[in-house]
Amino acid sequence: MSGERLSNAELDDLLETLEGWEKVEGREAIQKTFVFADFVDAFGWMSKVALTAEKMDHHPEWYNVYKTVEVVLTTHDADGVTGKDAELAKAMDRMAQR
Ligand code: H2B
Repeated sequence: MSGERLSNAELDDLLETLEGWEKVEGREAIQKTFVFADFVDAFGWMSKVALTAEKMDHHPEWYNVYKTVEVVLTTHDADGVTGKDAELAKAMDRMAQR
């Protein structure tokens, strides 16, 4: 997967294909808030995502309170959103389905 920053048009196309992801105001990043049934579900999902993220060597910025996880994805090395963020966003969505 490419480490190149997506153009604005590519980012808009990506966001049309993703459910619930949006641009972060004032930053080259995308965000989504996941709400689970309870803390165990939220943390279980975070654990699965963490293993995938580590394999990808691509790590989320995230904030968890009880059953809610706020996620921000960006590629620090590229200073923007890349295909790696797209890949991780899709993996997160897949893993949140049950
Ligand atoms: N995660 C994210 N989100 N962006 C990066 O640029 C990044 C990363 N770089 N995880 C990786 C680790 C890099 O620092 C290591 C050295 O490969």
